Amino acid sequence: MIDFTRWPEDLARQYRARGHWIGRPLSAGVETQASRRPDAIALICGERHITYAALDRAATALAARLAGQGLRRGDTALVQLPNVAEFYMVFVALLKIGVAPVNALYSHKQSELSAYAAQIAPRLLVADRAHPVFTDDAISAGFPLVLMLNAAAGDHDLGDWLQGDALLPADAGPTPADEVAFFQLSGGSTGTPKLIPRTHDDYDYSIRESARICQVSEATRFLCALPAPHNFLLSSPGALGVFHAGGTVVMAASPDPRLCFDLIARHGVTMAALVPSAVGLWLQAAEMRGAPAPLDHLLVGGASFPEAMARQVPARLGCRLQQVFGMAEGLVNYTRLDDPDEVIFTTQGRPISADDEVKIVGEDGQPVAEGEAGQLATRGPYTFRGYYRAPEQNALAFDADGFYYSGDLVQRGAGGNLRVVGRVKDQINRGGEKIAAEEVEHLLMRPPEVLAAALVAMPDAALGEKSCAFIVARNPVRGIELRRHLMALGIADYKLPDRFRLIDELPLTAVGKPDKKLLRARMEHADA
Ligand code: J2J
Repeated sequence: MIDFTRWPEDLARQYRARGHWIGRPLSAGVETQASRRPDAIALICGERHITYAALDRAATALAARLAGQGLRRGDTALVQLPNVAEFYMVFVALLKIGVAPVNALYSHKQSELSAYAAQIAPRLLVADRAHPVFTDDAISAGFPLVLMLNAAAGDHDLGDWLQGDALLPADAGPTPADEVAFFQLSGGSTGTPKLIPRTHDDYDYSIRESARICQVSEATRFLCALPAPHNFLLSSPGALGVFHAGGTVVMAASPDPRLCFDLIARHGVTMAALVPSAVGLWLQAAEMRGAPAPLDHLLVGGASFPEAMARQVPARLGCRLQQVFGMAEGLVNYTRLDDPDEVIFTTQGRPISADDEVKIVGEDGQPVAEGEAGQLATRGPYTFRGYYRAPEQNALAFDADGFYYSGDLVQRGAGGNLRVVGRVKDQINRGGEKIAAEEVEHLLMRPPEVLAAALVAMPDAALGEKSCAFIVARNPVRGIELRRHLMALGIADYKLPDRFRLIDELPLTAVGKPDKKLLRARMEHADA
């Protein structure tokens, strides 16, 4: 089995005794619907309407083929697919035979994919031939088995592997529910992208409770318009919450309102999940085209959501608002649908579970007075206990009692509702897409002429934040050259600095780290 940091036995016992951990594999959500309501529509993807029976059949066919190739419990896979139905077919297939995937974002490129592969040594790659990284075989050549969407001649065609009625061999099956089911991606703040082991037990609990809190039902038609593998779209309540409740997921390639408003009208979408920057676009579009009927419920999370924008949602988009403050590492907070307006518009909600423990800690490491801002620290029945094979990072991110420090600054108000007021982690939140400053800085410093680099957030009206790279170079170097250099290394476009600034030297803090506070202030002055 895959090694990971487990919950202490006493807490695990408690989570089971309270009915949080029920020993069920994550694939059971789809399987249950497939036997209970086989003809109900699980997925709408382009012109395809896919029933629960068809989704489960495709997943089983693929699982059987992969088992036939010798893939078994404890193996791993790297998956990179766009927002298409096949993403869920592959995910459920892998769960059925206990192969734990990393589901990379479609925006990821060589740099991220190889960093993930190096950590999990996958036996299988599932990817899209139409993705720029896979126009040649430079990356895929390293994998024992490769399945391609949009296959070229000579590829194993994913579509073929999803066909058939083969049954699973008797010795194939999911990993035990308290073992790793898959790896979630960390937004990160360090040099290499970190992986978050999620067990069936813990993830299934967060999904079941999210579906209940968000009132997902068989009648729900949920629009998936952000990257499908993202924790928000997978589990808060996400597609897995919708499958759990027997509703329908409608796939969208992007949150562009021109595309999404049509999908909402055409397929009777009732629920959607967006980052704040996309809500801005939807509000603008609604001014021209009217509210996107019959949308009834909008979840918003992933980045700071200005109160003024939140207040516009019900009237202008014609739907209820639910704020979500979550993280791939675990803890998810929701405003509840029956909360007073004040809570819904001005807070990011409260935890899913009475067993989510949240401490708000001051600079002295002690809990702050009630109502004051401090660092969020949490542990609970679906918050992980350690990044995968990252002891040094874990020593920094957890305290001795197993509380995870998310790097967010929060305040707790009446009723236990949290408000996110800032951040201490070295991360840029670019419209919900997280950039670990150190990761980009390391890549920027590869060319010998770059002596130092510091990536900092700059305010942006549309995205909330963009990134600015401050560079100290031996010879004058142009931003465009550095940008080309990063592109050649193959990082996701959203990590490319939006602006480059050459400076003579980096200002340092008392402990000798780049003084990013000062850099941010300088930028604001320069812009003024
Ligand atoms: C401010 N910052 C927020 C919010 C997340 C549901 C929803 C979102 C995520 C997610 C998720 C925020 N206001 N409402 O996993 O299940 C910032 C915080 C947090 C980080 C986590 C889910 N909602 N954030 O965004 O792992 O800084 O998860 O620590 O991508 O996003 O990022 P990520």
